[in-house]
Amino acid sequence: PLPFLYTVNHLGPDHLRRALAEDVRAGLTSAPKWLPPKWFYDATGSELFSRITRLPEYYPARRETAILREHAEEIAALSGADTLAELGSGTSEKTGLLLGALSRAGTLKTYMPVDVDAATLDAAARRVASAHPGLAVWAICADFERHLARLPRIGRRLVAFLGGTVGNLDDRARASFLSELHTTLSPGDGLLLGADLVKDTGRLVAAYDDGAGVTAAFNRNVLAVMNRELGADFAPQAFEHVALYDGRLHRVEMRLRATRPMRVHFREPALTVPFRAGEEMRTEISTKFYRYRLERELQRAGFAVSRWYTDPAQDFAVVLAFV
Ligand code: AVJ
Repeated sequence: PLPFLYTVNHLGPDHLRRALAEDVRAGLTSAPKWLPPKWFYDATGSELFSRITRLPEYYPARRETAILREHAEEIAALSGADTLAELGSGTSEKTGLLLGALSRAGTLKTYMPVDVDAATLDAAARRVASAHPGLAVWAICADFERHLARLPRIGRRLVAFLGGTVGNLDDRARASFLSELHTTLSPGDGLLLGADLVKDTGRLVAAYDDGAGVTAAFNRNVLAVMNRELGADFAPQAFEHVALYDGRLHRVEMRLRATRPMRVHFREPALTVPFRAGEEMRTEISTKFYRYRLERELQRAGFAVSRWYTDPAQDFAVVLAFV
């Protein structure tokens, strides 16, 4: 029994399946084919991502954790927040550092994880609620690209958007996301944004193509999600994992490459999708940032950048900005 745990679900019972169906209809009938990365994160995908964060090649998670460990107290003091909202909270593994600092600062009252996957969200919310007796935990099941305006407006908020997930949005989606976020926040509210930085291409690609094949399994999991949710008949082993760095758009792309010609059938939406041998479907973009560009994007959305924290190697940045 966790008396301070509340759950708010902004996704109707069939919301995810319908939203996935729309994305499939749009993305798999375009040339080149693509899918938004949010569909990786069912229970299996969230678990695989959590394994990715422990891989030697995947530096972003370790760098971000080190940055937060070093600066959490200052972040807490500057923000003065009583509510920590976390977008795309997943397993809430890094949250403890911020919750600890805010609680030592004496301001913390509420944690509000926001995630599309109800099972992952519920497990994380329960874990945090039992680790922090007295903390009110509002688990918000929602899609942060659609339901930002529905974040409860309580207290002084610090919105954490960590892990570099902001890089999953392309330039346009990121600009509208940031200004929509700015609009829903109140003066004094803060944004804590984790962003991966431009660096040596070899390291960037290795982070998305690890030796143990965990990222490949994570990438292919989206095929299993479509099979289960939309009655599709993808043969996951007929697709190869591809990770590449586009230096012009400064982003990593993950793709799935069909190893033979095939036709994939979907029950719902009723759709047949042909693949040529070698044809690639883009499943994720992960944008890498330069400091001046990201700061400019934040300013254009209306934020005032307060701190730019980075690790000694300047691999990753955590930016604190205020409305
Ligand atoms: C959780 C979105 C930040 O883009 O680096 C990890 C997801 N994809 N390996 C990223 C991911 C492949 C990750 N984010």
